[in-house]
Amino acid sequence: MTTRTYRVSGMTCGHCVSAVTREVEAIDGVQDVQVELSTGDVTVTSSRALDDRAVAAAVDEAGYQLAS
Ligand SMILES: [Cu+2]
Repeated sequence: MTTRTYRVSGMTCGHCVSAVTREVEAIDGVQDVQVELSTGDVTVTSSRALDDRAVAAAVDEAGYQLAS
């Protein structure tokens, strides 16, 4: 298991949290997604290391962006 925390900008409410959670959960190998709305931290637990580009694409699909 691998856990990594990403910072996502632009989330403002529970709807944003569920949109990001849903998209990131759909990435192959992802086991768990925890979003902290106040900070934008998205902690992803996966069975193997994720391609950061896949995470960025999922966040983008949800309508938000990874903070650089
Ligand atoms: Cu929202």
